[in-house]
Amino acid sequence: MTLCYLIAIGGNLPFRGLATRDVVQSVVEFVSERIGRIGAMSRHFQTPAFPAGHGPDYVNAALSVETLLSPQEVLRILHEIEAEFGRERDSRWGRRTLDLDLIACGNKVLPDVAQWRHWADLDLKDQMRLAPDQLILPHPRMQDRAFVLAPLMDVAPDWVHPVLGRNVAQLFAELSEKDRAEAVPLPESGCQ
Ligand code: PH2
Ligand code: MG
Ligand code: MG
Repeated sequence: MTLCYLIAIGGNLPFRGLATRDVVQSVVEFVSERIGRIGAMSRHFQTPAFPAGHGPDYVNAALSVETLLSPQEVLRILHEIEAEFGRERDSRWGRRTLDLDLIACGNKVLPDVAQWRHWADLDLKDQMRLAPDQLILPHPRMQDRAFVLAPLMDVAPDWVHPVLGRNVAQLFAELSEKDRAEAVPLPESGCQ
C-alpha cells in the first residue's frame, strides 16, 4: 500500500551560486527520483524568518509524494538531499541552504497520540530548548505556522489532521490575519 507524505521545503541561504528558489525547485526532481511519484508541488512563498529576526527571509514550498517507503526511510533520504545541498546541521534555528521537513504520512500519528500532544503543547520557551529524539508525525508545529500551511493550501487543502480533526484549509484559517499575510506567493520565475 502506498503512503502519501507531505513535505515542507525551506531555505534562506544561497548554495554555490544557486538562488534559494532554484534550490527549492530542484528538490522536486530529487524527491521524485529517490522517494516516489510527486502528487503536487506548491508555489513558492516568501516568509519572514521564525523566530522574528533570525536571519533573512525564507523561500518556503511544499509537496506531496506517494511511496512504499517507511517514514524513517523517507526521513533518511530527505537528510541525504539536504546534505547534498550543503545543509550543515549546526544550529536548530540557524540559516540554511535547504531544510526538508516531513510534515505528515497519511493519517499516521507517530509515535502515539500522547507523545504527539506532549510535543505539540510545548510553550515557545520549551520549543526553543527541547527537540524530540524520535520522529513525531504530524509535525507537532505545523498547525502554528503560516510558512508550512500556506504552501500546503496549494498541495493538500483537504488533508485532515489525524489528531486535531481539522483540514489544512481550516488550520490555515485559524491563524491570525497577520500570520497569513506574511506568507507572500512569489511570482512565477522563468521566461515570460
Ligand atoms: N524553518 C525553521 C525556522 N524558521 N522560518 C521560516 N519563515 N520558514 C522556515 O522554513 C523556517 C523558519 C526551522 O526549520
Ligand atoms: Mg524546518
Ligand atoms: Mg528540518
